[in-house]
Amino acid sequence: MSKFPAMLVAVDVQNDFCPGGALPVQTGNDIVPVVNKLIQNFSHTVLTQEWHPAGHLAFASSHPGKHSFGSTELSYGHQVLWPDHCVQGTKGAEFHPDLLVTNCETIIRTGFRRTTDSYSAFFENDKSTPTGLGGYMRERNVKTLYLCGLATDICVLFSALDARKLGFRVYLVDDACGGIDLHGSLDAAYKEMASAGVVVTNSEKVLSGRN
Ligand code: VGL
Repeated sequence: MSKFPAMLVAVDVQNDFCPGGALPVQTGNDIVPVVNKLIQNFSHTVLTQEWHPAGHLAFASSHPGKHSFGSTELSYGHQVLWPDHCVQGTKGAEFHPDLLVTNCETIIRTGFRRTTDSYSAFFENDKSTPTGLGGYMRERNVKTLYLCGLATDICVLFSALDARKLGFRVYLVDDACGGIDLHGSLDAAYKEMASAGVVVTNSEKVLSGRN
């Protein structure tokens, strides 16, 4: 099969977002073979990896008296508080052991400063600090992005919306994504992506060249 010139971005396929991890997506393990099939068929794959220092301000444990899934105000505004996850150098921050990491050309690490979380692969949660991925894609003349990974309704969603804002064509490869779906968040995410012009597709269509 010919390789696609477009770029595949696999978001946060890390142990802490898979069953047994700190913030598990139930289908986290199931998407890995699908993501791998995509990786093997794209000429450019970028991985994102949440990479938080211990004591990150998006962790509930950094705010005495506050609980996970509550919230706080950080310098850039509202921030949900999470259980400690994807801490630099820990097993939870590692990629899923079956992910074909060696076939990937770049890793963008996000949320690596204690004060700032980053859901999107393109901008930190202050909505203004770029991660560099947009510039990387532009310099390489990549106009089309295929997104997969975890979680559909958080990091994949924010990445898809930012990619559209930056003018990229965006396909969401649905069977290579896993969602958390808290209080209908998955449905809301699909609606938001559709109105931003994100095209939802699946791996079969992508690999057969139909999307
Ligand atoms: C995510 C919580 C915190 C995710 C990221 O993408 O699922 N969830 N950071």
